[in-house]
Amino acid sequence: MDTHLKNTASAKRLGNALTSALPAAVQRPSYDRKAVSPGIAHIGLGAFCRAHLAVYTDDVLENGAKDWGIVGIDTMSPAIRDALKPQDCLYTLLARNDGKDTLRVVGSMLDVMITSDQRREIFDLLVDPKIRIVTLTVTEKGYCQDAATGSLDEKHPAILADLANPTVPNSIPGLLTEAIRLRRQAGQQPFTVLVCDNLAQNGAKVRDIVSRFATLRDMELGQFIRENVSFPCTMVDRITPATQDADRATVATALGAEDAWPVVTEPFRQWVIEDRFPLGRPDWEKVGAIMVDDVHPFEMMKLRCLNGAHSTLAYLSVVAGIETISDAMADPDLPNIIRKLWDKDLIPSLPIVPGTNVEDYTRELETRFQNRGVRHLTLQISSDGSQKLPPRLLEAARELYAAGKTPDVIPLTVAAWMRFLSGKNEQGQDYKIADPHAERLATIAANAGDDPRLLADSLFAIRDIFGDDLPANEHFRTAVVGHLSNLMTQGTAKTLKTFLATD
Ligand code: CS2
Repeated sequence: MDTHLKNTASAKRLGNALTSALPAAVQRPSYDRKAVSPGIAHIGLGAFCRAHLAVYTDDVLENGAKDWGIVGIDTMSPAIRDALKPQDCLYTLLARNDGKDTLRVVGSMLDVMITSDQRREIFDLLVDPKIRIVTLTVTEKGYCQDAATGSLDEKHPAILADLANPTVPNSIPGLLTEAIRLRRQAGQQPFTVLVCDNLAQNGAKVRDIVSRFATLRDMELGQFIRENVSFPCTMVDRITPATQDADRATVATALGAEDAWPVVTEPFRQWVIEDRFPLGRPDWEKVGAIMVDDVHPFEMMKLRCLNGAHSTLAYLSVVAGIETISDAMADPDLPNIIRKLWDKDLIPSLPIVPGTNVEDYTRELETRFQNRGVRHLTLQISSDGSQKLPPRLLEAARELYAAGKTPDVIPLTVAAWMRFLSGKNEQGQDYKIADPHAERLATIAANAGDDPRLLADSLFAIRDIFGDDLPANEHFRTAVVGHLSNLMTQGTAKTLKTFLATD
């Protein structure tokens, strides 16, 4: 049964047969989907990829390409397959901008497969020479990395399981390694691996992770991957919250038909890609993507300024009981906190970003964050802090110290994350902490009670978040403990006011 459909069973359902009957304002594929063959296998079917790379690719298909359709693969649950297959893998993208909505039915996803019961079919697909690119959006934790160093976490349970049973992998490094091995065995050139997650140097990092996993499995295979598989780096950007039931209802009304899993997003989108695709690629640059030799400056700007500000707003807001990013931007102090974060800590940490004024970029971020049409929950962004803080903010703090400067707001964000781990906001309401280390973090928070120093010390001891250097840095440690103590005793509002008043 399809649990995502809330309205009557007799309602019309989105699908190929219905596209011509959709209201005129709804954009839909004008190309013949049946004439399109797959060229991309995409792993990780959260909302983001369906608002981003699938849309760029839909635009390429609109321009006449025929061999760059996408087959989606999900490793988590059959829910997305159950939602999309009955509607011919079509879905609606609702782009919202403070009351101005545009709707588009996206046609680039041709099929959806799930690893739990279609492993064989998935490997057949990945070996097929038609598939020339494997794209990924599996979130930071999906790569089984040690977050502080970005290298493979060799003790990760999923990695140990896949090393013990490498032909039936469940982890992303295990899956990619086995697919590349099978492809090589079949005499096919390796596909390009395009990582579309928010990691610093995402392609290079995932190449190191996958080739390390492969080396542990078979030295020669590891070397083959390192030398022969292209992992271009990318910067991806589009704010895309998880779909809510209210969004399904809005879309159903606008379409006059049910869509079990639409995606809501902002109008803005950006994609910067290193142009290293040995087996070719769609003409993404003709539909707005920027192809470059070096993504690094763009990626640092986005990861730090957008995602770092998001995390800062998220931890402070969850603790303060503020539900969405646009509500946080209406707070008297939070916008000034991220302005200070950008001006004092992040902009000075960035290299020159070609063709971009970073100051203007942060002004645009303020407008994007204020968009009330996109209900981006602060609790959603607060997830996986152990994975997100290192690339978004801790790396910048390290660089500032190395340059003889001191971070100003980053220690406050870290303190807010530590306070957040209590699982209770300032109104006394409980919330859930989603993190691969959730259990360990909750135990530490419970044991530390209301002792800020003990809490900070116990969390600083987690090396795969903080490394060895930051906990040993007296300035960093003292600043974090000071903010944490204020947050715990005075609350967020007073802490922020005092912090902003002292310059
Ligand atoms: C957010 C990102 O959830 C989060 O951690 O910071 O998903 C953010 O919305 C995207 O990276 C925007 O491109």
